[in-house]
Amino acid sequence: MQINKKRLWETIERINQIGNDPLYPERGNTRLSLSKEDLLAREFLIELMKAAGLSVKIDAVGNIIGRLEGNNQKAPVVMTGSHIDTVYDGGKFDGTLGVLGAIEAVRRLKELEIQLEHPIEVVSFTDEEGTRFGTGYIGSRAVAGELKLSTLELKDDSGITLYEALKKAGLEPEKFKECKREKKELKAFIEMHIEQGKVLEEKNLSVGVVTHIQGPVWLQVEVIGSADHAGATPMHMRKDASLAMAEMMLAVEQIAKTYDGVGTVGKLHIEPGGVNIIPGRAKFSVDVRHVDLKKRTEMIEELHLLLKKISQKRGVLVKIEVNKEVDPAKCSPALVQSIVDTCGELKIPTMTLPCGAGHDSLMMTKITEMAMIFVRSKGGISHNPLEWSSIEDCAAGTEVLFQTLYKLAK
Ligand code: HGY
Ligand code: MN
Ligand code: MN
Ligand code: MN
Repeated sequence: MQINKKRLWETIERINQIGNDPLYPERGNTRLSLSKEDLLAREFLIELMKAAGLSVKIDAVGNIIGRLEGNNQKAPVVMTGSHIDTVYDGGKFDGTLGVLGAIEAVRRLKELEIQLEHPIEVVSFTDEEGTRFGTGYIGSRAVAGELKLSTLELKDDSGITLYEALKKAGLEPEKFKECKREKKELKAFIEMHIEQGKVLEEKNLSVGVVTHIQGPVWLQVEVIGSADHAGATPMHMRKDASLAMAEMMLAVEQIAKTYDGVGTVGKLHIEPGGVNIIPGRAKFSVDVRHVDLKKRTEMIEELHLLLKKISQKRGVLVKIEVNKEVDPAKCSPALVQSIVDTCGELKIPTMTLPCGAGHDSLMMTKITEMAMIFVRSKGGISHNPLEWSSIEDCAAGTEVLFQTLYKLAK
C-alpha cells in the first residue's frame, strides 16, 4: 500500500473533533457552510494541504484548492476533491473522506517523488450540502460557471444571505465569476466519497466505481391559509395551513412510490406556531430524485397538480419555488473502466454501481471528464451520526485514488 493509512485515519479523526463538544461524542457533526465550525475545519485543511507540500489557493467563494505541480505547468489539471460542510447532526465521512483521502494520495505522490506531467489539484468545495442556504453545490457551481448571482441572495434561517456569509468569512463573492475553470484547463475530475447506500456492504466490497449519479430537485412549498382561534373555529370553517401541508406531504410520498423514485420532506415550518392558533402559514421542503430524467420531470409535474388540487379543496393558497434542479450525470466510461482496471491491478475486488446521492461531481461533469470512487458505508447509513467506514475501506479507496491520479497525471 502506497498511502499512509495511519496518517489518513488521524486526519479523519482530527477534522471530526473540530467544532464538536467532547462531552457529547455520540452527537454527529453539524458543520454548516461558513459556520464557525466550518471556518475552523477550513483552517485545519489549509494547514494540512501546506504540510503535504501543496500550494494553497482560496478562490472568491471559498473553494480551498491545494496544487501539486507537474513537470508541465501548462498541462491540463487532474482535479480531485469533495466537501467538508455537513448536514445537521451529520456523519464523519460524508465529503471529508473525499478531501482528506485526496490530500493523503497527493502527499504520497510528492513524498515518493513520483514524476508527473500534469498538475494535480485537490479541492474542498464550499457548501456542497445546501443545508444552510437551501441549494448546495455552491463551490462546484462556481467552478463550473453555473453559479447565479441570485443564488448569493439566498438566506439562511436567521436571514443572513450567502453573500453576507461569504463576505464575513473574508471572501469576495462579488468576484464569483472568476472561479470558473475552462474545459481546456482540466483533464479529469475524480471524487472519492462514501457510498451512503447498502450495495457494497451486501456484496462485501470495500470499493465501488460509480456509473451514473442521480440528480436532485429541491422545492420550497409555502401554504397560506388563515390563522384563527383553535377553540372557537368549527372544523368546516378553517383554512388550516398545517393540515393542508400534511396532506401535501403524503402526496410527495405517494408520487415517489408511484414512479419508483424518492421523495423527502426534510424541513417544516409553521406560523404563527402557538398551541391554540390554527396555523395560517406553513412552509416545507421537498427533495425529489429519480434515475430517469423524464420520470423525474413527470413526478414534478404531477406533484404541482396534486398540491394545487389539495390547496383548492382546502381553500388555501400554495406557492411552489424550485430551489435546485440538477440533471443526473453519467460518469466517463473510459475513466470508469480505468478505475475498475486499477482495482484489478491492486487486487481490490470491486463493482460498478449507480449513485443515489448528489455530489459536486454533478457540477464538475459540465466542464470535464468525471468519475467517482465509492467506499463502503456500514449499514448504508449516512446523514446520521452512525455513519461509518472502516480504516481498511478508507485506505483501500484512497489507494485506488492514488493510482488513478498517478495514471491520469503521469
Ligand atoms: O443531497 C445529497 O445527495 C448530498 O448529500 N448532498
Ligand atoms: Mn451529504
Ligand atoms: Mn457528500
Ligand atoms: Mn499525460
